[in-house]
Amino acid sequence: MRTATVLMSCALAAAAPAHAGALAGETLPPASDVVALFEFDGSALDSSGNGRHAELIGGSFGQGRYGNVLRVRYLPEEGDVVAPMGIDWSAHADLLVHPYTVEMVFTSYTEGGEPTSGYQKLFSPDDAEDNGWYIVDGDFEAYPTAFYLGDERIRHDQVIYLAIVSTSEDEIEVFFNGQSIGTSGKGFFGTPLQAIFFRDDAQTTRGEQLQADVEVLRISDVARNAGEIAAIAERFPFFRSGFEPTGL
Ligand SMILES: [Ca+2]
Ligand SMILES: [Ca+2]
Repeated sequence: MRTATVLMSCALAAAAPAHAGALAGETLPPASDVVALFEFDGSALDSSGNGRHAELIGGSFGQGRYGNVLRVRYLPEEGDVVAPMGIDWSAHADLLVHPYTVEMVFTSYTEGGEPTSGYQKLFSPDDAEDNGWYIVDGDFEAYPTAFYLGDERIRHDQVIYLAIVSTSEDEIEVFFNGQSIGTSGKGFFGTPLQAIFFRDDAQTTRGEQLQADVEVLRISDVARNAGEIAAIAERFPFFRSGFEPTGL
């Protein structure tokens, strides 16, 4: 009975417009040390006030659970060859040096409600290389460290809040929905040559495209701490249709 009550509460919370009101204006709460903020209100403009705008590679703008989103997903019937989607922030790639935090909120899309299959790129430090951050079969990986973080947490139609925090020049700690899921090599060395989000690299012929509605992307030049990240996570109900909200 307790379980049923909890599930019903989650379902109602996801459907209730009250959350949208609570989050009106900004998906993430205001914070200091923000380098760039992308709310995707119909553009790839930086709304932090710093003027560090991104270039829109492709995708469309639509309505998500928490407001406007950058939609970077395609339907299988469109075939394997799709136009790349994402944003290019390479003009400011040199800002991604320790300490930094990259946060993103998105809803993943897969067929059949299964954990996300294959590689889907979140971040490319070099468009000519396969290296970078991916979600892989429902987990997070900073390729090529070959170190998977997670337990098939990322599933279809699920709101994800990822926070990737640098802990040193060569290491990151990854937070999934407010909880640390471990540390990893960051997947690239030195200062990134480029900073491309959501689009796959040229090395794997753009085939590892993120499939998601991206609510927000925030880049900060501070290593945000676990308490701060956990507090942010409480803003989101983490609704997963068709799945029990276990461990969230
Ligand atoms: Ca948004
Ligand atoms: Ca790739």
